Amino acid sequence: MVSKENKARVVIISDLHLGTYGCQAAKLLKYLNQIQPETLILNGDIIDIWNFRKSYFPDTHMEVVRRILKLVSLGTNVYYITGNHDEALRKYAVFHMGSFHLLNKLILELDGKKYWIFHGDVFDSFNKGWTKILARMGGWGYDLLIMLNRFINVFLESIGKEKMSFSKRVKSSVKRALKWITDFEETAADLAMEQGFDYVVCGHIHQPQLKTIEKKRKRVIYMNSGDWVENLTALEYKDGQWSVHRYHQPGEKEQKEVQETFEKLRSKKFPAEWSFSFKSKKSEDGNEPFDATSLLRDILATNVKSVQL
Ligand SMILES: [Mn+2]
Repeated sequence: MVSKENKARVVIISDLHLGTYGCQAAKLLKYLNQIQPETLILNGDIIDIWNFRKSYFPDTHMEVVRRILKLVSLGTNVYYITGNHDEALRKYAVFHMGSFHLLNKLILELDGKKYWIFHGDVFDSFNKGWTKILARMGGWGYDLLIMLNRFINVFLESIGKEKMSFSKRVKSSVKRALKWITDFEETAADLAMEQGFDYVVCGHIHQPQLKTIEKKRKRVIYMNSGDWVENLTALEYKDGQWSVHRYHQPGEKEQKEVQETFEKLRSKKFPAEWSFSFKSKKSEDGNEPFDATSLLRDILATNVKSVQL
């Protein structure tokens, strides 16, 4: 059953948000069925425990979990790194079982390069300055950030306020959200540079990215695996190269074609050949043939303004 069309050696995905309506599990499953990497890194917000409702965990979501477990059984090293939406798991990290590992962060060496991989929600509660000061406090800086972040959230909840969350910031204003993204990327890159990492890999902000950040003659490659709610992206390592893999989304041309057809249908300018091909000959039992064009007309009579593939 396993097809290995995609030969990526390492795959990093994050922000699946399984157990929420937003998760595009069917597409994710299709992608996961095409890969069998040596290493699969799940960089946080995998099962959305924060928004977990027992009543919503459809089969496709369960299939995703099954497929991941299948990969474990096939020998793929699976690293589950906790995020804020699955921080309930943080107290169980570090946990190893065969080739499955549950962690809060991962330091990895790949082809002689040093990688620092973590979800990134620890940057939520602090501004850039504080994050850097805290993270600089030795090797345990990151763990300290996780602890403080959790503490702040517990405190906020206890006084009846909502947890700090990136999505709330995004909703507040586009300008602030953009600044937040830049700050996020820079903070991650700065910290990674200081600690001598070649790569820093995050998730959390749902912004797929692969770029080199240079400062004061130091450089680091910042990567973000995006999400499976909107962007449907993964980071793939193949033949010594990283790339952002995007689940096939209809291109501009396809989208335009669909839109044009749609407009034609709306204006009821049906191409002649359509009514011909849609209208079958009068059926043998004497009933009227099925008329697809009139069905389409009925559908379009409802107030739809545009279509999205
Ligand atoms: Mn997150």
